Amino acid sequence: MELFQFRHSAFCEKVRLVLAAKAVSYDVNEVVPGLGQWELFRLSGQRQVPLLRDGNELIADSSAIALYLEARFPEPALLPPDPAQRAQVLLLEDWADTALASGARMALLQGVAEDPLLRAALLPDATPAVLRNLVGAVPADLLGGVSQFLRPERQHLLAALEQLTSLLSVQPYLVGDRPSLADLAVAAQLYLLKFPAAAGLELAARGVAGIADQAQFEPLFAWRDGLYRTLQRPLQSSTGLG
Ligand SMILES: N[C@@H](CCC(=O)N[C@@H](CS)C(=O)NCC(=O)O)C(=O)O
Repeated sequence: MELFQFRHSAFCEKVRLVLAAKAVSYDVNEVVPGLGQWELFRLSGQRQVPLLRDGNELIADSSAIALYLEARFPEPALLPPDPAQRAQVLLLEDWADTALASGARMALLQGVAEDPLLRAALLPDATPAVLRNLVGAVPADLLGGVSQFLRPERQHLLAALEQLTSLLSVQPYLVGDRPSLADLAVAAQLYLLKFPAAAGLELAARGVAGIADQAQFEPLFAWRDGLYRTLQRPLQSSTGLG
């Protein structure tokens, strides 16, 4: 298996978490923004990461990849057999990939604009193009006025994080009594708000000011860190693409 990725993409982190949960080992192919994405396009007909290669199979999109891996490696199951729980997991996954992802990207943009230390820690690994991808197509000259621009979306994100924190203070997982795709999808987006140890020494425990350093969200990030500890990350090797 080979994962074409950007290291600091939350959607790539989601796939890495699914692979870890399934204890599947794989090669990492770090895609160079721009040129590398052309090669990706030649290979798969689309230019986004994550892209998973399994022999002759190429699967794009983190949700499609998760379903593919669930079918290929059924144990441990990340989708509950119970239809109602399964529906809840898939709805939460979709929410994490859309509303939460958008809020987290915007908050990271704001964090990076306001915090030179975070910017310095993120930049050695993430070229400006990757950073732009992480934070969406926001022109650089908007960075200065970013706080004003993002206020409603930020409030929305903070409210969602409060709900997640209170839900996970009364139950160990979002749905049912074992980790599911919902937990992994949410944890993957939290990556952008407070980097886990897996993000590397420079970034570990850094994150968006006003979120990563807030006592009220500590239990949420502690839950995320606990989830990472329960997933045994398989050994990875890098191949590097163009
Ligand atoms: N819905 C997709 C989203 C993937 C996505 O947004 N990938 C970004 C990186 S986080 C990307 O490849 N951006 C480069 C581009 O769009 O050219 C998924 O779940 O995998």
